[in-house]
Amino acid sequence: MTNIPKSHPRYDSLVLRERLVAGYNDGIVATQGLIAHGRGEMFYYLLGERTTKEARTAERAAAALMLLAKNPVISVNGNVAALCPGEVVRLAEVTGAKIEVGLFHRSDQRVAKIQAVLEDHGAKDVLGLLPDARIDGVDSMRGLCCGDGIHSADVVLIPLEDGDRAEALSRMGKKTIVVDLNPLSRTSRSGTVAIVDEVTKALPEISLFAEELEDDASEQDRLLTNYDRDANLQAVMNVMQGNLGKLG
Ligand code: PTJ
Repeated sequence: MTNIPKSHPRYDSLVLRERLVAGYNDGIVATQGLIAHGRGEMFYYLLGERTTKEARTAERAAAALMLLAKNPVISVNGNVAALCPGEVVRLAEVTGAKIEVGLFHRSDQRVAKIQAVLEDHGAKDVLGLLPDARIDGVDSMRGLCCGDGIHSADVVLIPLEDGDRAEALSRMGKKTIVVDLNPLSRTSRSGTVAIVDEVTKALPEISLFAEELEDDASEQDRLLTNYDRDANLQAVMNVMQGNLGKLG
């Protein structure tokens, strides 16, 4: 890895890039994942590279939704495995969620490598290597899933997607939590809860809120009742617009 000096003004961002490149060299990240990350960086820059209060609102709602779920599942792709495997495992522990690897550019070899990375970080019973079900209406490889996992889940967390699976999962009656730095994406507009935040920041925030809300069912209900996805996304757009105005 390139040695990034801590004094560099964009240290955090460059460290994430290094993780992605290392994940790519290890066969975890798809080539296309590098492009997807660059797209995310651009939106993060417009947000001021910080977690906004709008993101925190969505993260609290996401924590409530996962705690209220009977069978929550966290779906993991190559980028997420390279960027924050430990955070995935912690969130699964805190919320009682299963973990399933679901890839767009799927190969069994890459699924096995991602499973191994998650296991190195303490995950047990990672699903995805032997899919035995399909998500209706998703013709890509990402439509493959496990009957014990995503197919029977009531809530699915899908970080860094394109929108087809989020829409298909909601047609199957499931609730979805999406993490996507692009507030305009089809994914953001089709998630039950849409979090516009960098994934390495979003997952620990959800875990913290889940710990805080664990024993408070009425607060979980209240958060979900009050959460308004479209108003939240509009507020995020306003933040971006404001930052663009400052640059001009
Ligand atoms: O590992 P695979 O084979 O499943 O492939 C994964 C990728 C990411 C290549 C695949 O899902 C893909 O092509 O995704 P898209 O359509 O490029 O969408 C990714 C979305 O995630 C974009 O809207 C990005 O803005 C956003 N994004 C990228 N990096 C981050 C992010 N959002 C949050 N945190 C990030 N670090």
